[in-house]
Amino acid sequence: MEFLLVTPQVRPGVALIQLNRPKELNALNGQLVEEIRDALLLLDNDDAVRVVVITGSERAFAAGADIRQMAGKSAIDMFTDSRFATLEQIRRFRKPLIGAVSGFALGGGCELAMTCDMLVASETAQFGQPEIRLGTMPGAGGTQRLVRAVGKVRAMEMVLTGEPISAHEAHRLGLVNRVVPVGQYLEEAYRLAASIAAMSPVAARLAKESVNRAFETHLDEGLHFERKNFYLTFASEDQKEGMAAFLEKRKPEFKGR
Ligand code: CO8
Repeated sequence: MEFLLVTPQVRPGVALIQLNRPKELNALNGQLVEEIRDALLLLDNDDAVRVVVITGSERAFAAGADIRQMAGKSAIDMFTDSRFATLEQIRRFRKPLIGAVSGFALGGGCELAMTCDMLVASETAQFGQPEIRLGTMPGAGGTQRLVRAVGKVRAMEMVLTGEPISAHEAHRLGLVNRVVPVGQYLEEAYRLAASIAAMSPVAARLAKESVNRAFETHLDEGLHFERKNFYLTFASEDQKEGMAAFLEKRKPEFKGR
């Protein structure tokens, strides 16, 4: 992979994907987005990997879609741009995905961060949808996910002014799980990932699916979906092991079966 570094086991059961296009602040060109999709597909099918952390550099998680690549495009070029379908495949990653964000998370970079299930931010992180300053608007979920994450009026302000918000404000608004000093954001993301990797991967996958469903459906259907997944965990060895371990006062050993 040209623009990605992938480390399968940064902690037991935890893989790391690092965007590596530093000169362009990890601007998301078509190839980089495809490489992220390909890496996630491999990791999704690797039983030794239970949780994935995705990060950029200290200076930039990702400064948006590649403006150089987009500038002269027509509406139909954008309509047929495969990046949107590729992002859709990224969204369908089945295991817990944790974003470790430092520096710029702007435009498509902010949208990629919001595709993650949880976010750990460094104090230097900033989140924004500056597309309006380029005469366009968010196109990869920004107007939808931001509203759900921070509420309508803050989302509206970010999208209409292009002004980014700081890591602390993002935390206050519920966009990120935690903010730590810049020297610690990766370590903190690994710690969070490792704690989830110790759980049953079957239960984690079903739980992730169910939480995501809350965004996509009304309450009645969401509750029904959750209940079905809850029943399904009782078909797993992990559920038997987890409950037996509790009753026997020992640590469970989850096998993902
Ligand atoms: N695309 C291409 N190149 C970029 C981008 C970008 N988004 N961001 C930064 N770069 C390049 C710069 O051109 C510069 O290259 P060079 O050294 O060759 O001139 C290099 O990265 C370093 O950038 P700066 O010199 O500008 O660094 P500063 O520290 O002065 O500023 C900023 C950093 C504030 C991040 C600034 O670079 C900036 O404003 N970047 C653009 C941010 C932006 O507008 N992002 C939104 C893009 S549009 C978008 O994301 C729409 C998404 C639609 C769907 C996406 C599908 C994947």
